[in-house]
Amino acid sequence: MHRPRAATVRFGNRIQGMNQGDLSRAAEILRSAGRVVAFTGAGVSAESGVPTFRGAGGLWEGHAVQQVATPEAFHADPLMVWRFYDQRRINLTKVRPNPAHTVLARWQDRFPSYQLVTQNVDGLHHAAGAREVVELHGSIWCVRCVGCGHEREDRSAPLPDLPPRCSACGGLERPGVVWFGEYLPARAMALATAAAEACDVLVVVGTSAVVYPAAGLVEVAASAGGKVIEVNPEASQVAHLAEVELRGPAGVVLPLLDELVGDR
Ligand code: BV8
Ligand code: ZN
Repeated sequence: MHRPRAATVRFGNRIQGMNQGDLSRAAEILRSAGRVVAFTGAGVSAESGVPTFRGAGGLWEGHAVQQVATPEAFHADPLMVWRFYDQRRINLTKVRPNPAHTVLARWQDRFPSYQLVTQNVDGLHHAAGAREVVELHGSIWCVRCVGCGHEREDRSAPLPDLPPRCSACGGLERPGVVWFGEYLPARAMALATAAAEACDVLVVVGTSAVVYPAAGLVEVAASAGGKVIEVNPEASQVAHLAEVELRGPAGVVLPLLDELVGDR
């Protein structure tokens, strides 16, 4: 029998390396939850074909973080930085949300109170039908003028002109993402922190949880008494805070979990 190369081996609704008990416990915790937060990273988009940051072939390979994702790098060479982001936009036009995105969008109608918070700038949660997504690190589809601050959504890939210029003041435009050394959007951080403080359950999906202040949200939820469920083939930096660890790919684990949670 041909065994799929991917690490994930399924037998019916069982995943190799993940025990059924954990899945049932996670479902039980979610069934009795009123306020749920889902917190995601690059891993949730991995099965859509979007490279993660630190995985093999990860986004940063070949590009030191400091080279492309900092205001200093943009100041020094805006065209090089724009080529990096334009290529990511072009690649994203070739991918679709996967079942993990679909479940996390569906949960907005499954729980009395639900907040989807992401570090991803790829827009795939929205593409999967999520109505409200707190994008802590901005969106790659947003462009902002460094001169007058005018912001606009631009989905052209490739962009017609690199670097793009502001139609209002002619100033240089930059990707609408948060770079290292930059503060996160205050409203997004306030929304995410309030949701983490008030949640019964925080489901952390596909993040290594090394980038702050985003990763701090899991600590906020845990220290406020929220139960943490981690969905990730590998242990993240916050795995020690998890009540239940589901070690498998989100695109396989979340549909199984959703099935078990069932119609509440
Ligand atoms: C700031 C947008 C104030 C751009 C990004 C405290 C301690 C240490 C350092 C700091 C600290 N506070 C601040 C810092 C500095 C810095 C930081 O955290 N550095 C890290 C590297 C140590 N933080 C900042 O600079 C932040 N700003 O603090 O401002 C300030 C101001 C002035 C001076 C000082 C401070 C801003 C950070 C935001 C940067 N922008 N993205 C872009 O995308 O281009 S961060 C970017 O990297 C992502 O958004 C994400 O946050 C991070 C990558 O992490 P992940 O998404 O988790 O991806 P990764 O590849 O690491 O992991 C993937 C995971 O998925 C793995 O665990 C893997 O096992 C799993 N996986 C794989 N396949 C699957 C899967 N899981 C499920 N299913 C699968 N199929
Ligand atoms: Zn402008």
